[in-house]
Amino acid sequence: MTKKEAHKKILWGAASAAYQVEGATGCDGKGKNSWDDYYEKNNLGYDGSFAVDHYHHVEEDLRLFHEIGLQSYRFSVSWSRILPEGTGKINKKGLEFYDRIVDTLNQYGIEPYLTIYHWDLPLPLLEKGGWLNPEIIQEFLEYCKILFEHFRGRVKLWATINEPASEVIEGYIQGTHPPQEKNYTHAIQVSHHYNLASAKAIQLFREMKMEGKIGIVLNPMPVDILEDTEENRKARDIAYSFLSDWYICPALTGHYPEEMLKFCQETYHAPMIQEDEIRVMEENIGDYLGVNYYMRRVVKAGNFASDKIEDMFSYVKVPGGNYTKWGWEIYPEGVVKLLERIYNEYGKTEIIISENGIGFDDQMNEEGKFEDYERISYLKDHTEMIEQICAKGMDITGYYVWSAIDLLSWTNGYQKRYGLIGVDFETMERSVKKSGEWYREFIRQENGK
Ligand code: GCO
Repeated sequence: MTKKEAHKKILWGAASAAYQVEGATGCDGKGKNSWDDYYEKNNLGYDGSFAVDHYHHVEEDLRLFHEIGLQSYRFSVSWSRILPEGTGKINKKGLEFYDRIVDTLNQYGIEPYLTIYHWDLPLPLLEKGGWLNPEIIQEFLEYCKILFEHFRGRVKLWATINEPASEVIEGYIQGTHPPQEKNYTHAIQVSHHYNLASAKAIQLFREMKMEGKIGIVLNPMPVDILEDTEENRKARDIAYSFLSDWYICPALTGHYPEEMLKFCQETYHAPMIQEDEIRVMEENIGDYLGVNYYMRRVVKAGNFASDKIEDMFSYVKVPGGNYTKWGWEIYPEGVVKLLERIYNEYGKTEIIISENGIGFDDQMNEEGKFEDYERISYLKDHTEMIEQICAKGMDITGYYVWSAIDLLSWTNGYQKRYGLIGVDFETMERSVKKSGEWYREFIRQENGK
């Protein structure tokens, strides 16, 4: 296959997540979830009750996605819209909302890519222990089964769980996402429940003979050091294992990386793994691996004697490095390094770049237009890397810009914009940004249309 042909196999799309776009939190029978609760408890000055009101602008938004030429749209379903109590009674109105999305996308010829779980957990489930309570796995499967049955044949691209690492680290170690804990034992146990739940969802997908592909979406990061010393190398290896390989390894083999597993079990007595769970994970590897790529990490040695993994390394700012206002390094080469490492360690595997994009505070000009040239240059540089990856023979089948439309950043509110489509947060008016126009042209060229 030539480089061009390999590149053509890619579906060029864009992504979002239910809670970050939909709003309409109390509408049409939707139940409360973990994030509603989080914003009620933490007075951040924003919450998800409006987001960008996609719930009430869905036709317009999908039309705009068509207008900018997306070949695929990745979105997530809100569990508490479908099952307001988390389990049990189905809310038909919730399913109808996603019917509109799926059917309209199919009419436009835009491939729907459905993420089952993107962080918003029904509150009744959180109240009984959330992802720490092993019962969550059965509850998650009940929810998956409803979606599989309902969207059979209409949705062919599925993601089980989005970025478990973010939820584990921010939710259970740093305390910045719900349920705001700082507890390594819980964190590591929760990471196992996520991995197991994903594997069991994949198993169910296959048992139900669903048409299409399913996999987990991770946010692995390559990790570098500036000064090559033994201590720094050790810190780098710990950081990579903790941030990235702890999730990649089970997704691709069903096992945990050995050293990290040993350390966690000795230090945190977690994860507790029941007999048979590893076999289920081994037997249910996804059809592809979803990779959300935003940045690399650069670290130096920390305190190796600490019992907290995050103390063993510390983050370093690269002199002369290119950073966003939120301190995220712009480093396109990182995606090549990361995927090469995954290929070297685990062999050939199908990859979907399920998110890639840049958050910054782009401003509307006087005509209400977003001239986001920085985003265009970010996307140019990263899609160029995707070309390089394909040329190296790696199997990339999708690339999704984060995000399709401006949305609510979980902990940066409305300050940080990501969209190809801009939203005036006062009026909720939409407009295609310069980057949206650029992407349309890029996709057209890629496909020789
Ligand atoms: C933010 C985050 C998100 C994530 C996404 C992960 O600012 O809220 O960057 O937008 O990228 O939810 O899947």
